[in-house]
Amino acid sequence: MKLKKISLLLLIFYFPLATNAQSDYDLWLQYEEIQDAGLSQSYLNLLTGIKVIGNSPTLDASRHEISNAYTSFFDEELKNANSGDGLLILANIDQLPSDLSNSVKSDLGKINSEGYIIRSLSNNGNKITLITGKTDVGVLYGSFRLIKEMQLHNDISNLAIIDSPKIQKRVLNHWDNLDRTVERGYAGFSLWDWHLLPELIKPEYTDYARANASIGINGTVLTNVNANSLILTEQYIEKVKALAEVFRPYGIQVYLTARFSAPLESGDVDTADPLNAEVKQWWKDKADEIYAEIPDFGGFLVKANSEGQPGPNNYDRTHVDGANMLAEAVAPHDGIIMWRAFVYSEHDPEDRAKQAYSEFVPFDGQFKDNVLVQVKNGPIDFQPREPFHPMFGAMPNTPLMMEFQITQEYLGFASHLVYLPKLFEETLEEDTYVNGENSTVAKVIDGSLSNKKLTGIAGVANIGTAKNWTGHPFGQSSWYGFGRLAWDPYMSSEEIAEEWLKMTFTNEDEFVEPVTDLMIKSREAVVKYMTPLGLHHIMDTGHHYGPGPWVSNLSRPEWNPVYYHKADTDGIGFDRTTSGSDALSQYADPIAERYNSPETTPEKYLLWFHHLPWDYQMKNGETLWHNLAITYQEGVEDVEEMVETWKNMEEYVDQERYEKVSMFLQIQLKEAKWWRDACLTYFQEFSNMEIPETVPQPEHDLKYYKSLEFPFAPGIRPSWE
Ligand code: GCV
Repeated sequence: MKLKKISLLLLIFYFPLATNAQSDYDLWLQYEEIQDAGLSQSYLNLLTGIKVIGNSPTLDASRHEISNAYTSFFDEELKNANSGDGLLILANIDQLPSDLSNSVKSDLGKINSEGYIIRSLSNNGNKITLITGKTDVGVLYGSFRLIKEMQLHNDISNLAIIDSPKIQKRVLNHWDNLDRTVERGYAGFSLWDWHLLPELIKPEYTDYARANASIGINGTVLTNVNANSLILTEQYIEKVKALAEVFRPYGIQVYLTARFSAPLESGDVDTADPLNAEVKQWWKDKADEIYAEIPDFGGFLVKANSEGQPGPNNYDRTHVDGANMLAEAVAPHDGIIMWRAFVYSEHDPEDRAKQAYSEFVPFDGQFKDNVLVQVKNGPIDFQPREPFHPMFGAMPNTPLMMEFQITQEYLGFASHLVYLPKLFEETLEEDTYVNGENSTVAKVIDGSLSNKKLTGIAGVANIGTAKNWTGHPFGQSSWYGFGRLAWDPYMSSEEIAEEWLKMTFTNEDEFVEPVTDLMIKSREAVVKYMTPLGLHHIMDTGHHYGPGPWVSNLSRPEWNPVYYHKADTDGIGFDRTTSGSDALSQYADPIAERYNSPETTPEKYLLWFHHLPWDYQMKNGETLWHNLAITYQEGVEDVEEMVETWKNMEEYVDQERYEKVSMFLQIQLKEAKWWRDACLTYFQEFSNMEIPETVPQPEHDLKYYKSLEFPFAPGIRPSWE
């Protein structure tokens, strides 16, 4: 390893940009030469030639990926062959000769249309490896799996792998605008170069598709949910078509966001009322027009009557009216509508955490079969920690699609190392009790709880034109982990971290073990230094960068942090119990009951559900104020530990990534201290209690923290249309 590093340094010296940029760009698809001669030879003996039966761009992509990986692993070419020991066969089950298809027949019932089987078989006296599935995309997924087995240095001599995705629509949501800015994007501009499409097809488009296919993501919404209707014009459909053609071989469907007022804006119709016959016809024609160009178009994602976006309520119609009208337009083409439940209104005095539930739950069972209602993981907005959204336990007759945020809008942007699959896992494991005990959110989402025909999960992408796609090298792990959990929502986030580290950096235990631990702890660290004990939405306004618990001057009450923490001299926290907003009644009984008392509420959710006095006695016997302060401090110390852990990793990582992560960790440490100091200084005004001795005194006064301004913080949208 050391030798490798010296030679790498030489390369960096002579070819500074190319070498470094390349490794980071390759994400987890780093097909590094396998150094262990014994292991390498065993793989070479087992894979001597490749035979692809059938003909399709997807099978070509499979062959191409395996061949490339092979050349990189072994510095040898994988030759085409027809028979012999060590043959690797890739084929859709329909194309397999009967002796081979018979040998996997009994496993076929165990996979769905995107699943795959990888088997080591004896065929005419030869040992061969077979990758098959019911579709070519299944074969592609199987090909990536075989490559991964080798990246992880696993034994491939006796393979009997049967795997299928548990969720059908595994989709990235890009909040990308047509001018290439990305709302809440911290990794450069949008990948989609709309101006130069359809003519200029960038290699990044293919690499984006490869990366997504390797983790089973099968859909991408190209445009921002704060939508621009221009994307639905002929001029843009041609550009979308060009992207769809690049993604198709990789099993990725393209979706667009539909601005609800598009018919009106087109000038063809003078309303966007979903019950108006001309409007219905407009959408049907639009769908036909899109499908004529993009036959496998996925459908529309819609943000309606939320944060200024138009919707059916503008015409006194309901979300059901709006969603079903669009659903009818795409149904003849097998399209779907992903209708977002992220709605709240400044005119509604009800607790914001309750509003989406109040608005949607009465419609349970009324949406058409091809509608998925897309619900954020928590009832507010992608905070570092939220309890699961109560809608997941309240709409058994509606397919609910999970929406996670991979981009770190509220978690330190792209400069904080926060491994998000840990957060995703926490939500997926929560019990909704909708059908009694063990009715986890994962079971709601994968449809197994109430036998859903349509299932889906979305992640708001953290991808941009940054050379390494995500800005922070570890941002790639949240993209990767989202894909893995979308495939199997029961996976452990720790297992995912380990495989990502091995594929992205190195298999050495001395690296993988401590850094897995660092990643796993990173999520709790950010909760502690930003929003401990159930606090939420106390970031600065607009750009959402840094602390702003004092903000109280925004026109919409529920945009102000003071609305959420409600700190006063009596105490802190949002009372959502029966004596408060009663948001708890939206949860099933064991939760509603248990969380109604602070004593039986998990401390991680304490101030989410309760307003408590500053001297409230916590489980450790200390006051609430004391614990708040020491938890902020613990968050800072956790980042200090991350810095120390990373310092020992230099010999395992290329110089560019090592240094970049080191520098980002310093930013994270500085900002963790900023959060601690600014929040404690502000809350102390109300608690009037001393900051415990073990916590450093803030460096500045409140006036200083309040005075900080960041007019050019990235990711903000200049104005909401
Ligand atoms: C795309 C939050 C974000 C907005 C985002 C919105 C949403 O309010 O700050 O940028 O808009 O969520 O999810 O629609």
